[in-house]
Order: sequence, then C-alpha cells, then structure tokens
Amino acid sequence: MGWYNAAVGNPFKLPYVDDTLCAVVISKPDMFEKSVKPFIFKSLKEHGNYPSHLKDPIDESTRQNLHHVTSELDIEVEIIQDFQLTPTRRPRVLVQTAGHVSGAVRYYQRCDILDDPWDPLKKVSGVCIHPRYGGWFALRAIIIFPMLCPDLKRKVPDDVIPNQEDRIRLLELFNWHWRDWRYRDVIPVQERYSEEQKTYLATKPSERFHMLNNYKPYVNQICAS
Ligand code: B12
Repeated sequence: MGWYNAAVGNPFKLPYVDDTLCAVVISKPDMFEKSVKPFIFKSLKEHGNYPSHLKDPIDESTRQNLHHVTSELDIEVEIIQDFQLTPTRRPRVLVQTAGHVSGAVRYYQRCDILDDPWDPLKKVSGVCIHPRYGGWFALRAIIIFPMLCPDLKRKVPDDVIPNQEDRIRLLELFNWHWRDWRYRDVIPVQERYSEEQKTYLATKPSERFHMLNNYKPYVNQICAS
C-alpha cells in the first residue's frame, strides 16, 4: 500500500497504513473462456435472458469469483475493482500504478520518454505491459488484506521495452490505434485473446446484451455436456 500511495497524487491515495498487504488481480488472455462465458451460460440458463440488473458480465463474473475465493479465507479483505468510482467519480484505484508497484507489469507513461514528440497539451495515456502476455491481459482489481507486512520484498517490474523508439510506438498504438489490437503485440507473447473474445470486446457495451442472447440456443447443449 505504501508503494502505491507514494506513487499516486493526493486524490488517489487509499486510507491504509503503508505496510498493509495488497495484491493485484490480473486476468489472463483465456479469461473469457474460463470465467466470462461459463458465467454467461449459467445466467442464461437460470434466467432465460442475461438479467439487465447485472453489470457487464466481465465485471460481474470477476466480482463473483473474487468474492467466492476470498470468502474461503478466515479474514475479511477489501476488494476494489477497476471500474469502481469514488463519490466524486474518480477511479477508486489506479490499477496500472498498482500493477507496476507490485512488480507484475511495467507501466509505461509519457514521463518514461526522454524527448517525446507530442504536443505538450495532448493527453497521452500510459499503458502496462506484462512480460508474458504483452498487452493481452487486464488489471481487474486489488485485494487489501487486514495485515501488515513490513518485510515484503519489492520486485522491480521487467523493463520489456527499454528502447525509447519502441516506447513511443507503444504509447502511440495504445492511444490512437488501440482498436486494431497492435499495442498488445509490442513484445512476443505466449497467448492472445480468442477471436470470440475480440469480437465481444469490439462490440459496444450497449450491444453486447444482444450478442449474449445469441448464445441462448447453445445453453442447454453446453450446460449438459
Ligand atoms: C478512465 C479510463 C479510461 C478513459 C481515460 C483514459 C485515461 N487513461 O485517462 C478512456 C475511456 C478514454 C479509456 C480508454 C481506454 N482504456 Co481505459 N481505463 C480507465 C480507468 C478506469 C482509469 C484511468 C484513469 O482515470 N487514470 C487517472 C490518471 C490520472 O492516472 P495516471 O495517468 O496513471 O496517473 C497516475 C500515475 O502517473 C501515478 N504516478 C505518478 N508518478 C508515477 C511514477 C510511477 C513509477 C508509477 C508506477 C506511477 C506514477 O500518479 C498519477 C495519479 O496521481 C482504468 C482502470 C483503473 N481503474 O485504473 C482503465 C484502463 C487504464 N484502461 C484500459 C484500456 C485497455 C483502455 C482501452 C484500450 C479500451 C479498452 N478497455 O480496451 C482504451 C485506450 C485508449 C486510451 N487513450 O487510454 C486498461 C489498460 C491496461 C493496460 N495494459 O495498461 C485499464 C487499466 C483497464 C483494465 N481493467 O485493465 N480508459
């Protein structure tokens, strides 16, 4: 927690003491098949349609899985998901910074470029790269444990893009071409999203319900097998 709070500005600091133990939850490229689709099928089987009161299936399946796993612990943890906002509508947690200070992924930001080519007034968002999954992953949540861990060793994230030109290319692909997926392949990767997951993510959230309901004819078949 202290590593995170030291990096972010005041509005984003979390109200815990520095030695509080936290974990960052990352979804692997096959999350859609392993977690989201089974969740969608279960919901369609139970309700006939995807219930409109539930959140986006990615967020909702993550929420349920995290609660399921952490409820088996003897302690009560706090989970903050990537989409949660404060009352002033700021993200409750900046998962990219959390991912970087945890050592799991490297967060590349504009300040990592020595002499950048962009208009100083232009907003250039940073992006995290995972040593094995490149950009084919997401940072879903942090888990805050009610325990102090003053001796935790800090892992420096792998600098998988040491070259300045490659960093510039990465930030340009992420900011202005993210829809073509190329930023995710800036380093060789072990695994990517399936075509089905890409279609799902490329569909506007408001139209995803329609896509979900297209699974209906297959629900009985798949749930039975
Ligand atoms: C709001 C938001 C958006 C907005 C605004 C984008 C933005 N970055 O501002 C919009 C809708 C445009 C957007 C678009 C996209 N987004 Co978005 N978005 C978010 C969200 C919810 C919050 C980001 C935010 O507001 N940050 C606030 C700013 C101020 O944070 P910051 O720039 O990092 O600044 C902090 C750091 O610099 C830190 N800091 C300072 N010094 C130092 C030094 C070090 C060493 C470190 C580590 C930190 C640090 O302090 C600053 C704060 O005080 C995050 C999820 C989350 N909860 O974090 C996802 C997130 C950033 N988005 C993501 C993605 C993938 C996208 C899209 C590709 C669409 C998509 N979902 O597929 C596009 C990309 C286009 C783009 N230009 O960003 C991913 C990025 C994953 C990755 N590999 O990094 C995230 C993390 C979601 C996730 N679940 O994985 N997004």
